Amino acid sequence: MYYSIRMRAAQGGAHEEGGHHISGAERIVTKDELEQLSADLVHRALHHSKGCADFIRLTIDAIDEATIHYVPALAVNNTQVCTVTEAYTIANELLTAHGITDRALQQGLQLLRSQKEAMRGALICNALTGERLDTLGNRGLRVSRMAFANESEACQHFQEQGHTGVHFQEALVLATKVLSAPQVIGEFCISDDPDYTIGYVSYGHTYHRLGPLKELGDSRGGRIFFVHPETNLTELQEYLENTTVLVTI
Ligand code: PML
Ligand code: MG
Repeated sequence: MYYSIRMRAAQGGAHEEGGHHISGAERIVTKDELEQLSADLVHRALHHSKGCADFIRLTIDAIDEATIHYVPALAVNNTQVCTVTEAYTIANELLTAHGITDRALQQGLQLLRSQKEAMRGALICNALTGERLDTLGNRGLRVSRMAFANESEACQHFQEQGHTGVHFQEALVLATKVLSAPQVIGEFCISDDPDYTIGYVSYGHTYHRLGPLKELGDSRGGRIFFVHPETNLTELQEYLENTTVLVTI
């Protein structure tokens, strides 16, 4: 039996009451792992670089194994440069070579930067025009119900390629699920953690780590999913939020 466990934490009250987002994470685990992981996620909410949460919501529910989709992990690439400007130039080259227009990228980034409060979820933008397609406001679309099929094996595999850390591991799982949706062409992600300057772009079958995408101490981040202009948003949202995906290596 598998369980989905999700944590979201905020400061100044619950997210829906205007609290400031501190942290969110999730896993899919067996019954034996559930207690320890619950404690780990609470610890994370209480000891985060963005502050100590005063609202923590843990949600746990069992998953029907017959409904699980298995998706192979994206291939990982890595480019670290000296300046934020250089990293943006590379992000632009990669995404525009893979079906996202420069106009869409600029518009998406402009939308992301103009949000008053860090978004918990992602902006959905038209890959040709950059127009925002979702109507989810500051919440954005929150991808959920995903994990590595075998976490220790996957972490070992990527560690051997030089890729470590919980930011990387969680982001690779999320990006793999996102790109497995046929409507999605690519993604741009900047971490919202002030002490984490590496982000990524993903496209095709690749997760491309890039840094620095911002200066240290900056907690403005977020995600943009670039989609086909004809995307059925209800279907996309249903898949990304509710279908369980286990990522294999
Ligand atoms: C986040 O903070 O949620 C995004 C993390 C991006 C990780 C990038 C990487 O290290 O590969
Ligand atoms: Mg974060």
